[in-house]
Amino acid sequence: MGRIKTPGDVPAGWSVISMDTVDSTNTVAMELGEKDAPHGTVVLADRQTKGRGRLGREWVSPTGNIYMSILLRPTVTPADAALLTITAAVACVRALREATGLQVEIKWPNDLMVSGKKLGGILTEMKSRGPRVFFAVVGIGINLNSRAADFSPELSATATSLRVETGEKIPKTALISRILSEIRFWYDELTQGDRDRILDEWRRLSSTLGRDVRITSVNETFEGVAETLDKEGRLIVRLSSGIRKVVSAGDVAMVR
Ligand code: BTX
Repeated sequence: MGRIKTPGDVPAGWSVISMDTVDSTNTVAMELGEKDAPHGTVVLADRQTKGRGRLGREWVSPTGNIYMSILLRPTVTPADAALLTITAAVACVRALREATGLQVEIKWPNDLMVSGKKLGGILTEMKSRGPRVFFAVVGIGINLNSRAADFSPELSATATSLRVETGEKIPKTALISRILSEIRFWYDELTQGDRDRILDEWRRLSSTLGRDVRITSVNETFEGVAETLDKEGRLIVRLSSGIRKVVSAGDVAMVR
């Protein structure tokens, strides 16, 4: 399983497994979930050989950035689990803003953006047992120390890193601790506290709302105004006809 080290401050009761190279920290955490590893197990890696995004897309994962997956055993239904991505996005953006002062924003559903470019992403996967979530894995990738020249030609127009944006090399350990402590706080809010507070915070930190957007889902593409986020974490889009569409999965592009 590789060496285990605790990066500074880990939320009480949580633990960190730190590895050099893995295929995907989400895959490792899903395997640990099947093996009854405890809630709050965090898998960290220096690099991934098969990092993945949604719909089988690749997440490019060279050394120097953050790749981590958190195993959660939430007492929520599968329908609520989309809120785990919302919760993690709020936590990451708050931590990144505090650590760097950059205007990091959330693009629905799972992108962490700065200056209109992709800084990071979140991939939540889960396993259900009957009506409950048996376990969920929240995977987070953040481009920390990649330089502009490190990005492939395909990614260079759309991707950025904290180093590119700040001009400084960013220490990893302190940032990971900060993200984990925000995740713990907002996760407790989700499961035991006030969900509306998470949704309001998401709305505040999002770059998507109020914008003209093009939605591309598996079945269709359409344009409208991104009006709000509903209680299940879905995007409400108002078409020019006035009809409102509820979007639970898809990609968003800003059209104006
Ligand atoms: P996504 O499907 O929203 O975004 C994937 C798309 O983002 C790719 O198709 C590509 O265009 C672009 N992309 C790929 N790599 C990068 C990168 N390093 N920076 C910016 N843009 C990129 C986003 O999925 C969810 C990503 C989660 C990644 C974490 S890392 C830890 C955990 N393990 C794992 O395998 N996935 C998660």
